[in-house]
Amino acid sequence: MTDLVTFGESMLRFSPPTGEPLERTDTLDVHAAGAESNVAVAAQRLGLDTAWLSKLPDSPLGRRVLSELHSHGVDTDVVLDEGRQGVYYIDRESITERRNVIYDRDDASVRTTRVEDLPLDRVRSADMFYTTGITPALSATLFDTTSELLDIAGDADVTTGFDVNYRSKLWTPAEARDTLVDLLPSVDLLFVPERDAELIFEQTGPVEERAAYFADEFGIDTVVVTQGSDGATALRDGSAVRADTFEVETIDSIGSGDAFVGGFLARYLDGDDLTTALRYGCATAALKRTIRGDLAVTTPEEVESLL
Ligand code: KDG
Repeated sequence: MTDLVTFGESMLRFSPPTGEPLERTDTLDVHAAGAESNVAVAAQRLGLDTAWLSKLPDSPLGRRVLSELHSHGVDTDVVLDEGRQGVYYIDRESITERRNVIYDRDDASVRTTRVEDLPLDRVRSADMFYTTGITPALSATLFDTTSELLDIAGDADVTTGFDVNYRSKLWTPAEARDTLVDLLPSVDLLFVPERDAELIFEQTGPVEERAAYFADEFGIDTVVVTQGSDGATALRDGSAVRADTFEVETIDSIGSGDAFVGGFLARYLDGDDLTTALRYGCATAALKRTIRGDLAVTTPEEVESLL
């Protein structure tokens, strides 16, 4: 049985390796990158049995994504189809602090994925089904598919995990809100960046109040608010716990939110308490910031050593 099944788009990320600006670099590093596959890689490397579901083009680019995910042990159940491989570029000043990424992901194969294309038994038999707010932002079809998958998981008593993961290049805060209010009632474990709680849901109070808003408004069991350099806070049954971030020298911060989720889930799905899971997530996110690319290519020993 798979512990964690994730669903979403994986792109190829191109970034200058040497600190040169995109405009002048002669070489670009290539990495697989996508919130849900990033989470699967982090969790798999930290001990979970994971699978990533998606659609990719039947092309060298699509196969490049697959082979990179396989190299970290993630099982993939992917339809190879027509359409494009989404890609994105990061300029040098955006690598240490996400500011401005350039997406080239229109018409990516994944955008036409319907539940009929997917191995639903894998969703029904997992411990957790996980996706993020990026997926329903990509197409109307993917909104329907995300919604149906959350319901299919819920009907099979599979815990559902979801990260709001607002991306301003994909939609406006109002569009995100209108869509997410339909999905959040089907979520059991929510990750929400503090800034997204403010931008999309106008929650500006103390972090415990922001978490309580999601728990009360949408009936979510466990809410984890990620707070950047201030760590993270989790709320369940009205009581909150928090953990601090770890100081590291950041060379690439993109994907650290997904690394946090992967690290958190590695402990949470193993039955550990929320504080342990939060600390593990914060340590995994810190290690990610020392690694180039969006993936947290780390080990349990490295996380333990940082803890
Ligand atoms: O969380 C990191 C992601 O932003 C990155 O891997 C690409 O999924 C991605 C997106 O849509 O921005």
